[in-house]
Amino acid sequence: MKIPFNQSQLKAYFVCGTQDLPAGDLITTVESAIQAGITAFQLRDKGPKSTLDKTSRLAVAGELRQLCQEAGIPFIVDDDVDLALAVQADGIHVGQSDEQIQAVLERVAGKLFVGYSCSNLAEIEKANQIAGIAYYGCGPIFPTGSKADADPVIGLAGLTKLVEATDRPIVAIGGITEADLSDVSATGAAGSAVISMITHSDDVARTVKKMKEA
Ligand code: TZP
Ligand code: MG
Repeated sequence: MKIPFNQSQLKAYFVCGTQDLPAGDLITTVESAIQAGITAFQLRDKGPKSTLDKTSRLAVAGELRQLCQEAGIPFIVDDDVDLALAVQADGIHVGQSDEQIQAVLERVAGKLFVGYSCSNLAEIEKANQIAGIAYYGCGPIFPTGSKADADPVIGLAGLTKLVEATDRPIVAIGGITEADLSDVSATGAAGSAVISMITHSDDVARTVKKMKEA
């Protein structure tokens, strides 16, 4: 059973891959985050620091897909349509430099919902013309150590401008800490997508609770 997109799923959105966990196990980390109440999970496993090859990534994705399904939260795959389709994910997340958004929308129509990264007004205005995008991921809001090729920081003011430029729900990403959650929420963003806030948390239950209360 697929979990249909709902914007409340963007509230406490956890993004992770093996490259984000130099000493940790991805499955265990996602289990703890699910236990703590995350509202969505995105598998973003890529780059030279990933510890998975294609075959093991498929196996891990299948396990994570199952865990999310049991918890009733959407399982979203970053930037890998073949993997997302192979494990029957709920969603696919696409960046500006990934496979063309139009081609992705056509390939996954009726199967996966689509999230799209937009980091400036021009990108969001162009994306607004394209039918079928479920949500936008916008950022980085603050400097981040989790993405080497991140776009320039847009800040809370930049995020506010993007929220005002679209009727689609926006999840904010990049450098967000627990102390920023209420400011992010005040922009009108539907939620925050985070890596290190959860992977570096000393109390994942408290962190996720704060995300959901923001
Ligand atoms: N896209 C824009 S910033 C970012 C991604 C994947 C990294 C977010 O990680 P963190 O640790 O929450 O800053
Ligand atoms: Mg990407």
